Amino acid sequence: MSIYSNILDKVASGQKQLVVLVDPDKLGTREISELAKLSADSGVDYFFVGGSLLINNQLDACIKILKETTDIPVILFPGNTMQMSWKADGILFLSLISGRNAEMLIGRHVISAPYIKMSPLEVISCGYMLIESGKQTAVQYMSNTSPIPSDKNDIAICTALAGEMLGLKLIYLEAGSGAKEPVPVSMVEHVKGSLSIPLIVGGGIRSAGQASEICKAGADILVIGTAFENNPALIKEIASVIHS
Ligand code: 1GP
Repeated sequence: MSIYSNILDKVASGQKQLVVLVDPDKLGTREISELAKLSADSGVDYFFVGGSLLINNQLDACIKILKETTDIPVILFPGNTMQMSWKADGILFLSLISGRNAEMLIGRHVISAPYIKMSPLEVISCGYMLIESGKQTAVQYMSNTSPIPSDKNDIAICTALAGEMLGLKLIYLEAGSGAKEPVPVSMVEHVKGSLSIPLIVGGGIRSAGQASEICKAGADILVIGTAFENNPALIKEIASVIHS
């Protein structure tokens, strides 16, 4: 079964899904392998692999460890067109629809499309929406775009709707890695209420309480990276809250 069909099935049966974000620059071999084992034991649904920059050329090595340690599907979450690996199972084909930088909306996609077409990767198109979260984030700086203000639910709703109407398969509300505050619960609620495709929420989620609130507000998939890097034991706790 394809990754996307699996996501849709789980959404249809009301099962919330947890993604562990692995940034190959931030973790060493031993830490990745420990994170992978904990993720498998905790029933984590997917891995996203990527970062704003990759400085250490460890993308392939990181995916290899995840694939050798677990059966959890590995999905590329590329910060740029250089972050490509045929060892993964799928790729989020991200369009930064909260911004007005043509390169992030379609330019980079044109460049990478022929290479991705040749690959065995499952391509999952995704409307990526950066939401203001208290301080400038790496995505905001690197993409040269402005985030949607966190109190502007109407802008977020219309942007997500436009993404769905353009045929994107997922919408991702992103506060940014290590964000001070996650995406507000009220924005999650409003966006989910107007969408019929699955909703991903990530950035700044640090506790089981926050994870549970965001799921209850309507997120179908939660993405957590920083909190698990700092405290891998949280994986089990948050996975059990999300899956309960
Ligand atoms: C970042 O949404 C992800 O792209 C995860 O963010 O690292 O803050 O969990 P954190």
